[in-house]
Amino acid sequence: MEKIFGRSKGLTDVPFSFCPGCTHGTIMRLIAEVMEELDIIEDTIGISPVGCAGFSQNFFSCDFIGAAHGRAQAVGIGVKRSLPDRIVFTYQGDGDIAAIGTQHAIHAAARGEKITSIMVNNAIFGMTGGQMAPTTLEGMKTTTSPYGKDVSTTGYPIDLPRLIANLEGAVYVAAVSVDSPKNINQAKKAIKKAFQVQMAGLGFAFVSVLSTCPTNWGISPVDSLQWLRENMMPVYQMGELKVTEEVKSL
Ligand SMILES: Cc1ncc(C[n+]2csc(CCOP(=O)(O)OP(=O)(O)O)c2C)c(N)n1
Ligand code: SF4
Repeated sequence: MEKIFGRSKGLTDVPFSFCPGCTHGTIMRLIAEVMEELDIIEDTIGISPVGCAGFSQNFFSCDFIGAAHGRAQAVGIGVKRSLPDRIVFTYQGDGDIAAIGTQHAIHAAARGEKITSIMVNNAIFGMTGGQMAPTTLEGMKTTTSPYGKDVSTTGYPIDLPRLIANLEGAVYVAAVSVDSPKNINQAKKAIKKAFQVQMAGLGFAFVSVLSTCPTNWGISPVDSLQWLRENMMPVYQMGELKVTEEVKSL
């Protein structure tokens, strides 16, 4: 019988340890498939952060380096500059890249560092128990905003892809979601493009992926997908936010 679907070679044999319904696993599978399709598994070095996103180092079959909280891009840039022939990507939660690591994201984009960064935005700090993050939506209840996020004291949600798209050195910026099969396919295309940009030696490539955290949102996996669609997608600008001319010609 013809085998039409299997575990990507970009993943290890280790079962995902995420909570039921967490879409971290979906996003990692997409990255693994992209690496396999582009035949770059052996050439790729991933950089993992701290947080649930940090478990990525257990699940990808390419080389991996674990960085301190927020510093995945700093480490990735160092690796890429010393080993320019390798493909370097960071896999970071929103708490990691849009809070403690914001400066690295901004400056990596401004300098046009030739790495690929994937942000997994679940609107909270996942691993530590669902605290409010800079990506938390207005009025959203979290463990540190039990009455709902008050933007007058804690700030509006930071739409990092929009911010980064304004910086010269960022050549490809996309915001995608994995809430439905159609959007999962679009997310994969964006992730693939972000790796192709680096293979072509162009500038900084950034993909933000909206993701669920049923455990800390306190709702079921299915309701989480619906909640993401109804609450996150209207707030965060979606789609390809920046595609430079040279990227279009890839
Ligand atoms: C320097 C430092 N500060 C704080 C922490 C605690 N910490 C661990 S994971 C985490 C948040 C992770 O949230 P996010 O990046 O959104 O990833 P997720 O768990 O949702 O995938 C924090 C604050 C730490 N490990 N190191
Ligand atoms: S705590 Fe949230 S982000 Fe972490 S594995 Fe569970 S559902 Fe996923």
